Amino acid sequence: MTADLVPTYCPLCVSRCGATAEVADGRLVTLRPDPSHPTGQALCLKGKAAPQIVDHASRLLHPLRRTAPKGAADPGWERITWDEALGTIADRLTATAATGGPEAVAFSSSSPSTSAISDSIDYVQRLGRAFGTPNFSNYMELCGWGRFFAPLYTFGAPVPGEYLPDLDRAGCILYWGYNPSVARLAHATATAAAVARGAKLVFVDPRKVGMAAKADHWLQVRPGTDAALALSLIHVMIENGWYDEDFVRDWTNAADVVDGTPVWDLLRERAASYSPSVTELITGVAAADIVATARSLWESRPVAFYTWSGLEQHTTTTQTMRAIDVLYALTGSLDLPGGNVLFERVPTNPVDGRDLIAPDGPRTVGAEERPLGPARYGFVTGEDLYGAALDGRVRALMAFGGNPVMAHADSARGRAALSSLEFFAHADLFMTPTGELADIVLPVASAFESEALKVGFEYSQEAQSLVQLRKPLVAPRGEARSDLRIVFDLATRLGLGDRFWDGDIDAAWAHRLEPSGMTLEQLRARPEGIRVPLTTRHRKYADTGFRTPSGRVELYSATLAEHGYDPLPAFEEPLSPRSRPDLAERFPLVLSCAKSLFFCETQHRQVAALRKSSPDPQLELHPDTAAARGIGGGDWVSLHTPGGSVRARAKLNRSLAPDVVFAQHGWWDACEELGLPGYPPYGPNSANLNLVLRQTPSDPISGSSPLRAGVCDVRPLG
Ligand SMILES: Nc1nc2c(c(=O)[nH]1)N[C@H]1C(S)=C(S)[C@@H](COP(=O)(O)OP(=O)(O)OC[C@H]3O[C@@H](n4cnc5c(=O)[nH]c(N)nc54)[C@H](O)[C@@H]3O)O[C@H]1N2
Ligand SMILES: Nc1nc2c(c(=O)[nH]1)N[C@H]1C(S)=C(S)[C@@H](COP(=O)(O)OP(=O)(O)OC[C@H]3O[C@@H](n4cnc5c(=O)[nH]c(N)nc54)[C@H](O)[C@@H]3O)O[C@H]1N2
Ligand code: SF4
Ligand SMILES: [Mo]
Repeated sequence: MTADLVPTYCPLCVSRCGATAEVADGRLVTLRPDPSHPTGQALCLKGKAAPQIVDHASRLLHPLRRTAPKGAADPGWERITWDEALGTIADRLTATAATGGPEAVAFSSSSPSTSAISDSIDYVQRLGRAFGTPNFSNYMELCGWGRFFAPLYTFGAPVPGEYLPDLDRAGCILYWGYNPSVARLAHATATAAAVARGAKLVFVDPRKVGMAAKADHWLQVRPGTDAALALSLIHVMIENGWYDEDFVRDWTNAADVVDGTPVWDLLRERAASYSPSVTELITGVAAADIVATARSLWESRPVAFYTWSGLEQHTTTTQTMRAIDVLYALTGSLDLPGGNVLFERVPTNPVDGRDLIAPDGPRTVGAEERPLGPARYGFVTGEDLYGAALDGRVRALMAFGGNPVMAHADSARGRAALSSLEFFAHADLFMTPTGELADIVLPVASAFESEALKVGFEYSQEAQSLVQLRKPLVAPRGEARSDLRIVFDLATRLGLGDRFWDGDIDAAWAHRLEPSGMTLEQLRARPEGIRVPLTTRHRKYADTGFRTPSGRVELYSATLAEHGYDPLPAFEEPLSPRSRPDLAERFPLVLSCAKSLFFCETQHRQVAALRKSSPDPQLELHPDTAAARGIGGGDWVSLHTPGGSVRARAKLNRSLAPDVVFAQHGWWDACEELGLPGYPPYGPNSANLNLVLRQTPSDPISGSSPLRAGVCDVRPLG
């Protein structure tokens, strides 16, 4: 047996780690890190388990059609041909559009941060836009709003979503509600190197996880109170003169006058309500730590920062991001070496079909309720998708991956919404609680069975300069087809072939690459990728200004004011025992959650190599909190929220605050190889956290759901 070594990258999550694949006899044997790749320093267990994912016994291998009515215990799946599957989908989507307009059809996908849909998401969006619908749903409000769109109201640019932390040169790294040691290995390895060379690290997290133990400042914030903490840091920085006066004067709207008062004074006054001692009582972070952190941010700048789920999934996400973005503006680090930098990109043609949207066409669902939210940019929130399905504004859905009934809060509402659609087609690698509700299920080839074009690997200028055409490593199993193949074939059947290069994926890639001067032949000959020499330009705003209405960084946002929102960064107590004393007796604990190191979101519980490291749904709580309830480590417990109860296994964690509990979402699948059970998505024995979380009250600006600050109690299961 001779093994081939193929340069590749793991596309299973946002990290996209550079790798070498070993392939023998048509099988993927293993993936190893490829340190010559800019993201190839390490692979996590999920990447190493890639062969088990590809070869898993429960992969979907054929297109399926439901024969039993929705709600039946068994959908009565019947195998059909691709021809019939694609023909039916095209007919049904066309029929819905004929009576309800194209906007009655929605397209959706998994988040590109948790799956290889990143290979094809531009073309999925293009398909929706070519079809004429403004409705696309992919968890933007839970996964991307805080990093990409909320910052537009401060910077006019996605900071830190696109202006990425320049870790190699940072003086100080600020991670806020972000744990790259679990979530993004390539950031974790670069951060470890930065800390080793002396960069300071500020880590804001209710848990002592990841690099918290190595941090110069670990701020153990109470879940959902981050805006108060940010405002307090702003206060300390302003009062001590620890801010970049030139940047504030020249590049923010500090000097603008609103109702007779300069913006700077308004901000100062707002921040002054959050003195360190007051803020200690709100957030649990010691006043002295707040002052010391503000000093470090100032004295060790440039500051590079990143934030993610810890701040995304709240009723207060947009204002919290406003507060942190304003704080970041005070450091003056934006687009400086070692700050958050928009690295140069390899020039390409856009292919996501933005140019195909009719300007006077129908508006995205949610645009009326939240005109400044994701709908403004073409994204439908989970709450709005379900609402529109239930009231008939959306009547058909074509989904490329995603497991919304498990991944969005209020799973029962999700089931009702998806079941009420007149037509639902779902493309996935595995059957899931969401796929169970579809009329047609399409088997998708795994990323390791598919070719994909990736332009830029983010992290650094070096990484952004790399273009790689990932080779298919093995043949697709069964009749599975890549998402791209499905999108292009469906487009052709929908009569949209002229927008899809007549179904020719190579032609689409060639079009995308045209401005780069690179060809597919060159890339196919160099599977390790081709590096384009690019030089970072800094302080680009000095040439162009900021893309805000005022052309400057908006400490005060007139746009928010016009829509009735607070124009200054604001803190509001989230759903908690403090804000709801009426609930405090029954639900005295604060509930948040975090990703698992071993699985992506609701996936991978069926993979033995991963499940053996984390066999059961886990609930972290302080030993004293557990003892007071007669709970020991490893005991099965029930987690109670106002939405119901689910089960999990207690894990004692002395570094948590005694009134804070952390749960995990995504538990449903069994692992037959290890004899470990699955759990029903709904009902009494469920372990599905999102069954007992709610989508409301959502963030009034973005519609994000409160997944990370709620109230609960924990009891022994008996
Ligand atoms: N292993 C693994 N990697 C993944 C994923 C996965 O499921 N597993 N998912 C991918 C996806 S889709 C995403 S979005 C990213 C997310 O990446 P991260 O944002 O890093 O994900 P988490 O670890 O869930 O959340 C980060 C931290 O937020 C903290 N946190 C919780 N509540 C609060 C709060 O109120 N305030 C603050 N300041 N912090 C809080 C948690 O303790 C956690 O340590 O990871 C991606 N990578
Ligand atoms: N309570 C709670 N809920 C959360 C979160 C949380 O932290 N706490 N995190 C939220 C976040 S940040 C996100 S991004 C969402 C994630 O929600 P989803 O995007 O739904 O992510 P997954 O649960 O990973 O499910 C991905 C689905 O897509 C399939 N899939 C994987 N790869 C591919 C592919 O290449 N093509 C296709 N067609 N399908 C594929 C998988 O088999 C799986 O069924 O969950 C959100 N929900
Ligand atoms: S962190 Fe793990 S799953 Fe994510 S890309 Fe890297 S190896 Fe793959
Ligand atoms: Mo995400």
